[in-house]
Amino acid sequence: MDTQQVLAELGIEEINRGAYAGGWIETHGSELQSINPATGEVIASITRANGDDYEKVAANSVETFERWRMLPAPKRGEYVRLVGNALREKKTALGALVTMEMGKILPEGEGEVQEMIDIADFAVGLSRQLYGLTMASERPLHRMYEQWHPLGPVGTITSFNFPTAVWSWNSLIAAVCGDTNIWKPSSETPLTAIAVTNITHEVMAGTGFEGVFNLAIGSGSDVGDLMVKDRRVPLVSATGSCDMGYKVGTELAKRLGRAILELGGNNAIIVMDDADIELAVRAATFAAVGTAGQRCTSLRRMIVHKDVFDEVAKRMVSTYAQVTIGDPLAAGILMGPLVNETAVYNMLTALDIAKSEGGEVLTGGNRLEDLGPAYIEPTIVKMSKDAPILQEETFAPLLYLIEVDSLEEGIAVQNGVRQGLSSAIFTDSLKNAEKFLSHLGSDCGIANVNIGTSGAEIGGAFGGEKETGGGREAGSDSWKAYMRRQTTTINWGDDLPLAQGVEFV
Ligand code: UN1
Repeated sequence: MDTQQVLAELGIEEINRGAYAGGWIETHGSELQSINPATGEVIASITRANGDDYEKVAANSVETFERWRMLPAPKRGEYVRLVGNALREKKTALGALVTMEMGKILPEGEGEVQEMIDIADFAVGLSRQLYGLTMASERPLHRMYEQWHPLGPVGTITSFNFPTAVWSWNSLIAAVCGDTNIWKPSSETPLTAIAVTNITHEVMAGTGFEGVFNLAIGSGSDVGDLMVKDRRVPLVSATGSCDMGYKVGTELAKRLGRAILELGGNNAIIVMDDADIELAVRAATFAAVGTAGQRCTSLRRMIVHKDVFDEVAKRMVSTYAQVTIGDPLAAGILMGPLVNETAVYNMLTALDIAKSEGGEVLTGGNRLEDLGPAYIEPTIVKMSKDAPILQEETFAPLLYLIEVDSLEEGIAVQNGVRQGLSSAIFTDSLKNAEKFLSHLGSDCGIANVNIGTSGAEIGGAFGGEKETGGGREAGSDSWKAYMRRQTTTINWGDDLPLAQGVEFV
């Protein structure tokens, strides 16, 4: 499929409206260009939403919510099932657009759409399983139980690196929960957001529920700010940097709004002396180089037991030499460009700091200007465990290799950062694995054994601790964040016994 076919199939025009409020509305913000990082070419333009446009989107979300919540949850699930079917039909085109707009390789672009399909299926099943508990009341002839009610319009702020999947984690689950959605995508990936909204529009058109999936493309300082301060939006789910999370989290706290925050990672793998080294090296390479190191689950730190350090370092360097870099749409390529040139500068800056802190570059470190301005070699730097740069998450294919003496030291190094998203251990020892998974081990939201840090399935709850923000999205019981819990006690007797045995009139 060439660019024009992809754009035509997804309804992308040369200049696109940046807001959807139950239908595409005219927008009045500044112009935004979507640039293909692999070629530097403008793919298409968008007229951003301004504050007035946001207001229309929000008002529509509120109005649609009043009606959407009246549908029984399994009926809402039926609409999400149709969205899943439509995504299946558009998987090739949408996967290609993800690749064109942010630079991840095509199998990963398509994988991202598969992640949306998986979530749609999960949400459909969930639409019949929004269970509440029944408790034993301490009072005779009383029944106590909890039920889950729709919450309202949910604001979803997504990042460039998973421009569509993370939207689906939030809005497809929120939809079966009875909520409507306002999506503020990254300014790096507005076209994928428009394409997804065209897909949901086709499914919802003519049903009266077009306003379940809304969109407002605008800058953080207008649309983002308005949404975060908007009391009609009871929950904002935001994915991005810790800096962004501090702003969104504190603004929400000022109005006591709810937050789901999915922020920086700084993820680590511990490789023990009893590990299957081949497995560890392959997993680490995918985790550090996949998506050009731009997943929030990407591997940043490989913490290796001293007895296998030299062997792991040697094998990592030779595996990196096999990583093919180039056009992310081309077959056989494993790494494309970074999202933009700024990301390349950020990586080079971190690399300079790492070197100044005693880092030794084992492989990589150079820009690949012949391929384009956003290309850089995946890089491994040997660092000592106390280097301050290890505290920073650099959103790029920059991996630090760190030597430790023991499992305990490895765990301490791993946990010794401000973030806490994903972690893994490679070991064939049951004791080591169990210790790593225990409360004495990893302090992260995700802790794996003999699997890398990235590439989580949607069935589990996704999110992390500490400065990662504490939010959980996608599988397990993450749906509860999109609903409000009501605890009910019913007295079906003739007396009025009080709890805690209190006697009154
Ligand atoms: C993200 O980078 O924000 O676990 C999400 C993974 C993917 C999702 C990453 N399933 O790597």
